[in-house]
Amino acid sequence: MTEKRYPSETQIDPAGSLPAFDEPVHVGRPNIGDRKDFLQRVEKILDRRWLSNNGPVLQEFETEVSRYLGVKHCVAMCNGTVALEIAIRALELKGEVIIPSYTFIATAHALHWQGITPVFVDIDQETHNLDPEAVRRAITPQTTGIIGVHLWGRGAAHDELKTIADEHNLVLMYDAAHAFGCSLNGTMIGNFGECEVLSFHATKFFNTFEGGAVVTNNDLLAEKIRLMRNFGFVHYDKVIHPGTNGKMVEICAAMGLTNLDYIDTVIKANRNNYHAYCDSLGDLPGISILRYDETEKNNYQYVILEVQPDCKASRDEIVAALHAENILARKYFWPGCHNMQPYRELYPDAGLTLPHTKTVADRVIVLPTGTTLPDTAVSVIVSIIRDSIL
Ligand code: T4K
Repeated sequence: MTEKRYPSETQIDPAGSLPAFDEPVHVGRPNIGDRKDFLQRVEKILDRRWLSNNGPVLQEFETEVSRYLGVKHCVAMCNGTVALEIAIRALELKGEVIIPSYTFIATAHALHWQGITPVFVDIDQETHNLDPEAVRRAITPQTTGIIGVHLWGRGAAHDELKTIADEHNLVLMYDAAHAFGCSLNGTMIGNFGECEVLSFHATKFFNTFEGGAVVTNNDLLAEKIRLMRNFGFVHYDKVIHPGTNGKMVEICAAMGLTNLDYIDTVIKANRNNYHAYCDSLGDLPGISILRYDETEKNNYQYVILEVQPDCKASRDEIVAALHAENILARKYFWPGCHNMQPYRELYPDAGLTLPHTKTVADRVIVLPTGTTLPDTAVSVIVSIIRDSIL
C-alpha cells in the first residue's frame, strides 16, 4: 500500500475528490509469516522432488495442526470446500441436511453437489449462529444431519445442537472455516461433533495459499477420510474405497508451517485492530460492533458492524462511502444462501422461515483487519463511517 491521503480523522477528504487510500484496502488480505523460512522450506521441497501425495511437509503440518488444536487427527486438503464434501460423504449424509442460510455458499454447495438437500434454518439474531429451536422445527423423516457453522469464529450452540442430534439420531458436524484458533467453553474448536472442517484459504487469518482440513477425534472416520482424499488408494495398484483428489500439496503445507510460527503475531494484530475499532466506534449512533467473548480464544479475524434501523444512513450507503475511499468493506453473507442460485429457484419459499437471516444479512458490514492494516487505518475508516452517518 502506498501513501495514505487521510493522515488523521480531522483531515477527511475536504474536496471529496481523492480516495482515502491510493490502493484498495481489502477484507481478507493474506497474513504471511517469515519469507526466509518459507523459501527455505520450498528449496528443500524442490531438492527432494516430492511435491504432493502425503509428503513429509504435509505430514509435519498435520501433526502441528493436531497439536495446536489438541485433536487426534488432522487430514489436510486442497481447500475447505473439498474437505466439506469429503467429510459429508464419509459421514454418509443423504436426504436432507440442516444448515444455516447465513454462511458462505460453500456450506450449501458441498451438499447440493452430492445430491443432498440443504435445509436452510434461521440463525439467532444475537450470535449469528444456528438457532437450535429453529433446527428442531426443521427436522423431517428425511433429515440425516446438521452442519453447524461457527460464524465469525464464535462457537455455535454445541450443547443444544448435540442434544437435538442425539434425540433424533442425526449426525452433527461443523463447518469451522472461520474458527481456527478459537475455543468454545475452553475447548479448541476442532474437537466438536463427529468432525470439523477448517479453511486455510488466502483470505483466512491463517492461510496455506489455498487449503483446508478435516479434524476429528474419531480414528475410523479419519482413516476413511484419508482414503477418500487420495482416490481410495492404500498402496500401489490397490484401491479399496471410492475417493477423489483432495490432497494438499507440499508447498501449501510449507506455507502452513511458516504461518503457524506466525499465528500469535497475527492474532495480536487482529486483537489490537478489533479493540481500536471497538473504542472508536463505541459512540456512533445506530452502529454496533459484534463482540467477542474474551474468556475464549479468538482469532479476531472478523470485524463485524451492524447498522441498526435507527441509523441515519443505510448499510449500503455506508459501504458505498467506504468503497469510494478505496476501503473494500464487505457485506458477508448477504443475501443469504437461500437467495442465491440454484437455491433461490429450488426453494423459493425458504425465506419465509428466515426472518433473522434477512435482518442480519441486511445489516452487516465486514471491515478490514490483519497484519497489513496500516496503524492509523482504523481511525480513518471510522471517520469515514462517522461522516457518512452524521
Ligand atoms: N465455509 C465457510 C463458512 C467459509 O467462509 C468458506 C470460505 C468455506 C466454507 C470454503 O472454504 P474454501 O474452499 O474457500 O477454503 C472469500 C474466500 O475465497 C473464501 O475462502 C471465504 N470463505 C469467503 C468468506 O471469502 P470471496 O468470494 O469473498 O473472495 P474474494 O475473491 O472476493 O476475496 C476477498 C477479498 O480478499 C478481496 O477484497 C480480495 C482480497 N484478496 C483475496 C485473495 C485471494 C487478497 O487481498 N489476496 C488474495 O490472495 O470468498
